[in-house]
Amino acid sequence: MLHCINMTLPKTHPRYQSLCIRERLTDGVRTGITSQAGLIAHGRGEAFDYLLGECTTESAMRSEEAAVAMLLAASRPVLSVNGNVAALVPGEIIELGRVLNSVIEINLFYKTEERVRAIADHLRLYGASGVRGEHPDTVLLPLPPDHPRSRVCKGGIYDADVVLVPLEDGDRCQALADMGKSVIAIDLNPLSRTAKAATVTIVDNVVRAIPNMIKLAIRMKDLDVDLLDGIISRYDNEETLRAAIEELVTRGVAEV
Ligand code: PTJ
Repeated sequence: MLHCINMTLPKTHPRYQSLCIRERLTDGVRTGITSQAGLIAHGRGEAFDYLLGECTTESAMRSEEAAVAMLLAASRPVLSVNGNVAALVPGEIIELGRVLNSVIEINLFYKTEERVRAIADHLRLYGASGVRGEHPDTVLLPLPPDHPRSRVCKGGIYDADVVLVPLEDGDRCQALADMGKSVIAIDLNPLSRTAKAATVTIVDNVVRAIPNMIKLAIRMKDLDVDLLDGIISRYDNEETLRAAIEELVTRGVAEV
């Protein structure tokens, strides 16, 4: 549950949580963390979340379990952070990185040095150390090398075997998959190119998905690698996306 920072809104307001999320993002834009396009991306996500009933569905829970199994079984797991993630779940993404023993890399679509620095400082305020992305030193091979969004870090995303990309753009998700990485996307839109290109797609709001993943990671971190592999091999992303669309439609129709 997120709480509002500045807004004097009673917690009993029926849209309290949703308004707090908006406040975090507008505050993120004000402090130079979130891009203006991040607000538009949020609006799209919010519409899907509304149809999903603003809760973690059964299929999302299955994806979250498979994602955690994959990150725990990985040799070089990396969590990618953008301006929306930094504004919404800064402490939680650091905590997930700590439990999973995973590298955190700031990787932006609308990249400017100022925003990367602002996000790195913001994450440090929440206790992060060793965050990558301030000095990206190589490029993702399948993307045009002249575009700033292609720049990533050696020892970070470039060398990762499993990458978590919350709210990612379709091209970059595809580029990571083309490089042979397992890609875990968090995207409320089950029809997006990102959702289709990822190895595991979590159709859930990042404000619920990351805390769920922390709990799962704590519970699963001592599991034998065979058990983790079993969870991963039983998971089918196409089937899970179909279930997510069904949940969305059923719930949306029930509301009419
Ligand atoms: O900070 P930057 O510069 O890296 O930019 C980040 C954004 C998100 C602006 C950028 O990656 C972008 O433009 O993303 P897209 O292509 O608009 O995709 C964002 C996807 O995330 C959409 O499919 C939304 O439905 C979904 N989404 C939005 N808010 C959430 C979400 N998914 C999960 N949780 C959310 N809170």
